[in-house]
Amino acid sequence: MTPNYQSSTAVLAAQAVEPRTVIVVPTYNERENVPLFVRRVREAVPECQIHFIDDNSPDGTGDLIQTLSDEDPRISLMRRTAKNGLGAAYVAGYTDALEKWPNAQFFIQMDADLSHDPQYLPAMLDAMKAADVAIGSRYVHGVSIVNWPLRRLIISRFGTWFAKTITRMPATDLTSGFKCYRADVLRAIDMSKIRANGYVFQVETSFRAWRMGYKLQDVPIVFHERSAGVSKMNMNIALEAFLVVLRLGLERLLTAAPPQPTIRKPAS
Ligand SMILES: Nc1nc2c(ncn2[C@@H]2O[C@H](COP(=O)(O)OP(=O)(O)O)[C@@H](O)[C@H]2O)c(=O)[nH]1
Ligand SMILES: [Mg+2]
Repeated sequence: MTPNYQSSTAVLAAQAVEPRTVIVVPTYNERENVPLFVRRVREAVPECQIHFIDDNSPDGTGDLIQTLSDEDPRISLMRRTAKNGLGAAYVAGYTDALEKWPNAQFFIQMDADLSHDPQYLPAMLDAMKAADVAIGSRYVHGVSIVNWPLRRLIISRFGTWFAKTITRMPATDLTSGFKCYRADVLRAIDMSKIRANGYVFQVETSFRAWRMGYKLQDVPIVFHERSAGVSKMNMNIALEAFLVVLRLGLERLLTAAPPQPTIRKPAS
């Protein structure tokens, strides 16, 4: 008799094509970092889907990812025609990923420059047993950042203090780009409505989740400044952050307090 055998093979085959975890990675000129990034992520979470969102990088990052993707179906690429900001890349990437892998449970975002060390991925997934959004935080134990210039640290510290004071969100690193969302939370946030485009995109997405009653959870990380390629941070992004945080603060004052978060059952 073969039916049982066939059905269990079918289940295995379905698991093979439907990843449980999708990692969404925006890239702009990250050719030097992508191969090591992929290797390190694979070591940490072997079965995950790594979905890159490339904004037509002049250094050929898109073509390199396409080559990797041809060899490994668990690597995929969304190509956009122009550099249009990090928030826009995330919105496009998440929309695409939710459509492509509707049964995935967790969607994680990471930078490609290895500042977000893939060794923390298991801890992020573990945190999701008792949270709806896990945030890789550089500020749980003082400051855990290696190799940042003082100016950069002051901007980030001040920005986080300001965002926390105005929004009152229960998380320590509000601009972190290392985050994990449960799939239903990501759908509920409806990122297509978010206009913020720089670091404050991270503040606004967490704010939306928190105001709907979802539980945010810090996961301590040590952040290492990139050793290859260059940062795309600029002062317009800081100004945008200031204005958006004020808008969120006003929204907090004008709307009802969020319901107490209900801790979800551990994912099987
Ligand atoms: N697709 C896309 N990716 C971007 C853009 N700006 C930055 N990135 C990527 O977003 C991640 C974080 O950017 P990075 O410049 O390292 O910012 P920093 O870590 O704050 O200095 C990296 O993987 C970048 O390649 C953009 O406009 N479009
Ligand atoms: Mg970086």
